[in-house]
Amino acid sequence: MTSKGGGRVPGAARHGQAVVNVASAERYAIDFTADADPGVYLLHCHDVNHVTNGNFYPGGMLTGLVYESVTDSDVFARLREYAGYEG
Ligand SMILES: [Cu+2]
Repeated sequence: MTSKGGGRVPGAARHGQAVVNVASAERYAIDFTADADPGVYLLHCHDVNHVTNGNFYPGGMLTGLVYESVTDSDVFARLREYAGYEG
């Protein structure tokens, strides 16, 4: 992470990690290199109740990192439909 609570994390204190625990009212900034296989990658809370809206998945604290090269794929179209996007 590069910042925590608005304060910059010094370079020497940064380290690679796959999961960042974020408590209520906390905020973090992260940097990452998007060099994986092109696709759709979800960024989400690991508390199941937090990735729903009114008990319906997906929702809440869930977002996606989408490589531009897959935005015209069938998989991405189905994902958008599943998530309730139109058009
Ligand atoms: Cu959560």
